[in-house]
Amino acid sequence: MERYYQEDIECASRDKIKAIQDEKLLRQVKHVWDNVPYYRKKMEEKGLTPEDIKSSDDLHKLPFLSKADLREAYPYGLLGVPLKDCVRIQSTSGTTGKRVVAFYTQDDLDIWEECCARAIMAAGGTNEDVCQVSYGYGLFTGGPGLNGGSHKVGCLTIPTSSGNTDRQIMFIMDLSATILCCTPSYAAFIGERMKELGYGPDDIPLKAGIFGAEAWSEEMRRDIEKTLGIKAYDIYGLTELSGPGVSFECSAQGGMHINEDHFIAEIIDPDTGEVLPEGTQGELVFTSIDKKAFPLLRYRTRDICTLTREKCSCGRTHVRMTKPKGRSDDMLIIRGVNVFPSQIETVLLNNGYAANYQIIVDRKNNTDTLDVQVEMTPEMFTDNLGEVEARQKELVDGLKSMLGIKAKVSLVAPKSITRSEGKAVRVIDKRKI
Ligand code: DLL
Repeated sequence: MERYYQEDIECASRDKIKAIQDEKLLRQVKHVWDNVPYYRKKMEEKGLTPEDIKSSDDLHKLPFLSKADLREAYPYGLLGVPLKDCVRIQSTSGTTGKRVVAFYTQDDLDIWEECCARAIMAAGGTNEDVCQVSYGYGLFTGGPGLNGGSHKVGCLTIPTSSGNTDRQIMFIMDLSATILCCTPSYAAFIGERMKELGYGPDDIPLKAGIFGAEAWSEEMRRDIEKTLGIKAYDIYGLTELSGPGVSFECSAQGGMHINEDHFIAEIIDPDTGEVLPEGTQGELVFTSIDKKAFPLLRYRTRDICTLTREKCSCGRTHVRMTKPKGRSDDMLIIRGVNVFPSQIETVLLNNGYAANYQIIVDRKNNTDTLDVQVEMTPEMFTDNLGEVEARQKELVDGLKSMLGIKAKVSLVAPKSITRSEGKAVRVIDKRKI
């Protein structure tokens, strides 16, 4: 049986959703015009006033915001309310430049937590469940977001945060956790450790996992589902828009429903900025129509995916996005060819490896090099050189047919690649260092 947190809105007719978006967008444009001089100036530069936006059909007229704007306006330049009305900040890790600092009013937090509650119920959660939140707590949005959602559903919440894997497993087993929330790479690590400790899928009380914050392949999903004996649901979001729960998967596992009563999604051509028709792959752009403290209009996420409004078997009517392949800024250009780490992951997992790998890109004699280091599983591990070489060749061929370019593959011993407790670091691009 499909469960909903807010059925009336999650399953509303398309007409009703459009009417909500129209009304909220007009209100939000006025709010930003009146309270965010940074964005008002951008509108003025385009010769726009709030009166030019009559419905969501006019959204495309508004200027974009990008990460560069967030940096320029840091820390208070995009704030939509007086600081005294804000009750929280969250922030990104800031690996690529200045941190993003996002602000929240109490209403903004409530809406965010409701979005996470929708995701938990879509994964089958009820107030009978025990939900272990193993995303990091603190400035990262994963822990606080799912924690709030879990409370709203009424689950018994175990706020372990990330790390200390044996303690994670102790709580799962001793308190019979039924839902696990963490990054997919950490879920794989927990699964690996549970296997080592002798727990099979039938011994583990978990029934569902809510995994996101990084790109992961379908193959990795199947691996985690098998090891932990669960159904694994994807969840997406970004700090700039609130955090996890901008979109989430339902029982159909066929794309993530975007909470369209709070966010309007568009797909654009990343080069020209032109809005693309439904079903076309491009860069995802979001307009938050409810957030008051940090109200971003037409924010360019850099995430590449497609949207579909085809009917979903779960009964939800909100538009679905495909798993992002990764950010356009994660995309590697190697000898002129576009390569996403997730494509490499697919080849590895299809050949029986686990998602323990690292991609090293360098430039030697003016030519890009691609070196993929992959851990052998304990079952494959051997010192028979011929066997190792044959396996390496198999992967080189698989990668060649997936990517169209030749990679060097090095098989390494089990456990030699560092495990991740949060977002995994898959790529080392020495060309940029
Ligand atoms: O990662 C929020 C989050 C926490 C989402 C927990 C899901 C679960 P940021 O640290 O700001 O926020 O990173 C946002 O991570 O633009 C995507 O590139 C990537 N991302 C997030 N979820 C997914 C996903 C959180 N399910 C950036 N699949 C986004 C692929 C994802 N990429």
